[in-house]
Amino acid sequence: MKVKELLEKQCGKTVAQCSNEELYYGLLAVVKELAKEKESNAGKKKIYYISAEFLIGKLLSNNLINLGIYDEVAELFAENGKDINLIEQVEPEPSLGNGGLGRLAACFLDSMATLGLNGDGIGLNYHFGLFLQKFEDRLQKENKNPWIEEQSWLTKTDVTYPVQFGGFTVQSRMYDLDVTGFENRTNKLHLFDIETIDESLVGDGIDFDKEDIKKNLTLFLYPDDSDDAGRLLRVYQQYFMVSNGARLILAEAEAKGCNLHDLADYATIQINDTHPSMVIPELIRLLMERGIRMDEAIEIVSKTCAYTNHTILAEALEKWPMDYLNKAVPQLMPIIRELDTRVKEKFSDKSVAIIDDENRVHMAHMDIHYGYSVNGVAYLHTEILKKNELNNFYKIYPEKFNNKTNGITFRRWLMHCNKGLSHYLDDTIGTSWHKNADDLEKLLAFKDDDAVLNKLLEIKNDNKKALAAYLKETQGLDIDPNSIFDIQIKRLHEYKRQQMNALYVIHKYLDIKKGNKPSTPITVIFGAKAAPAYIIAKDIIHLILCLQEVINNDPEVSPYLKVVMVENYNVTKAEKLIPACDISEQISLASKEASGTGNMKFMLNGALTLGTMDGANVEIADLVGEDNIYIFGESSDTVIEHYEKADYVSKKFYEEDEDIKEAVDFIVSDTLLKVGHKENLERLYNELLNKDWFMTLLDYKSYAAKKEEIYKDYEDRKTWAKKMLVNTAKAGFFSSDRTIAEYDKDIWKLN
Ligand code: 26V
Repeated sequence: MKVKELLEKQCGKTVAQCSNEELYYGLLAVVKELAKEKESNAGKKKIYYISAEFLIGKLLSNNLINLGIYDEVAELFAENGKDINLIEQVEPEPSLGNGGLGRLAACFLDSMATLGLNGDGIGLNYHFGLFLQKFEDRLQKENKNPWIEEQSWLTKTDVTYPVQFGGFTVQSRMYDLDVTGFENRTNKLHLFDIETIDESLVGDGIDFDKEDIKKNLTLFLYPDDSDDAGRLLRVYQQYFMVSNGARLILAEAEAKGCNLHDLADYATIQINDTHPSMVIPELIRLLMERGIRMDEAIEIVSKTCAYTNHTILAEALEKWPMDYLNKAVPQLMPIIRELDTRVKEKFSDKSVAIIDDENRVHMAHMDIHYGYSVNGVAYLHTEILKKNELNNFYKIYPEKFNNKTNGITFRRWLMHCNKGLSHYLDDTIGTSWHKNADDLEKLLAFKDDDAVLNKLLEIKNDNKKALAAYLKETQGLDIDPNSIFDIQIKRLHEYKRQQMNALYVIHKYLDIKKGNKPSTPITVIFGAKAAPAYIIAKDIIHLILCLQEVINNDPEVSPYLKVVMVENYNVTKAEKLIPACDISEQISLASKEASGTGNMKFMLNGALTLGTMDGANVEIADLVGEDNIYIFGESSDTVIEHYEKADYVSKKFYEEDEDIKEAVDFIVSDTLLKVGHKENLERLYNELLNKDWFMTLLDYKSYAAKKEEIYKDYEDRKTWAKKMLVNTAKAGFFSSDRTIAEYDKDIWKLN
């Protein structure tokens, strides 16, 4: 049956008679039916990607593209006076992740299904995704962010398990989401929930009773980490996720004839950061419950689990106090203690112990000792893990360490979000790049073709107009589509250095005031959420919102410079911002950004990177060559040395440079204090002057110089268009299909 008939049957009326809501819910049901036809359990061994986050974003269009019916549906709607874009708007966005780590997991599921791999995701069914960000009084306010509706992409299954915590038990329930592969099989994302969840614990904000685990366990993604109750809830969540996951894995393996001694032939578990690390002791416990001796249980699990590290930031590496674990999951403690004892018997080096002298359990250490693979997420990151952060482990287990440079799915991050460019590529180089991303290189043959270069500029301009219209509609902002769109969108964190970008905006503002007008107007766009308890991050948002107010309302400056802080930055907004970008800001302090994936999305869509030699920027630079990227700042080696010697003093940079002093002082100037809060602005000013842990002022001058260079280069549109072309053409390496093929070849070995 054609989609039209299926849809009209589902809705009980013709497409023309349906409202947008009816069409959305009708399509949702039809897509579920079509996805079901492609379900497969083929393959003896299965990869289970366990992750506390899957930032899947809206699913309708992605599923339509992957099922190969997007164009058919769009045409059908157009013929009946409907707009598919408006129908997409009906869908609430599931924000089940904080940022890159969760989005990566979603891209990986897409690629696993696209490559036809037997692989499912395992996670939690948070009722409220990452908070909804509102700006009030130029401050971030957090609101709850629901996404589950009566009819949704979730399918309730009959899989339930009793999960035991210290002192009480909860009953779980598994919900499934279809993961449609691009013209391939359908896999599953299994999200576990509790039967006794109580959404009424939450008001409009994001505060709730953190003690009542039976009612709150799966209410929120990453409850606020700032207090003990929140951290303890996170332990409960993590155990709940892995205990369900481990039982599902054992049940599925047994159903295929596994005798559990040979579990590693049936299952491989990728542990996405340390949030699912308790799967190791839990699986050991479950195997022992089924009669396997501890020695062998440890051996089986060690052949089954592989760990991915996503950060070197010490504060992000989980270390759970034993008190927490004793309270929440007492049944795991004897096993964790035994795992630690075995390590201590073998290695006297305290830095590789699982339980430290302060009775904290280092989750990553457990993963490395008792997993068979440890990978970083970009070349530089893996090198830093080997040479620095995890060097003591690397010396013990060199064979476990490997790199898997991150990737992104081109279905969502080009075919869906940038239809103009995607179709033009199809017309120019054919469609083989859909399946084989390296074929984007065919575009290089058109590097000197004026018609192609002009067309790339035209497509970019159309996307900029669309973004300008969207920002007008959603936030009432007026921006000029003919200005340079200079964009930094990512979580707000000091190491990502949005504050450095803001300092340059201040500099530019003051410079224009002095009469130095840029030839082409500049629009600097930010989008970022700050963790609710991360005070300085919120102060940086406040600064940017104050700059937006002052600059955009200054008639002398606003024709040349505008600042935009996009409210509630999420996947849906990223899909609108990325295709419209000219300059991609990837300005983290070298060594701190493990990979970045936004950098890849921008590059693919023809933006030029302004960045440090950090994370995957290093590989982007390698691929496009120095003429097609703008690199500045100190190297990771130098930065690491500064930390080792503790010799970075921000105040020196402030005192010795007029430009820096002028920009930093402006934060507490009368002009800003008129629109902002003294407390926030002064705190940020003092932080930059007296601490500046992520060395903003160290790189500021070279950043400012590169900005001038990139703005100047933008004047020569033809040369710029060539650089755009090279960036798109060379982005094939960053397809998550390539990343997943490498995981399979080196770690999972499914076939
Ligand atoms: C977590 C936390 C937790 C609380 C304290 C502050 C803090 C800071 C950073 C993090 C990051 C956790 C891990 C993570 O999200 N890593 C990101 O993973 C992406 C996918 O591999 C990668 O592209 C990003 O560079 C990396 O930051």
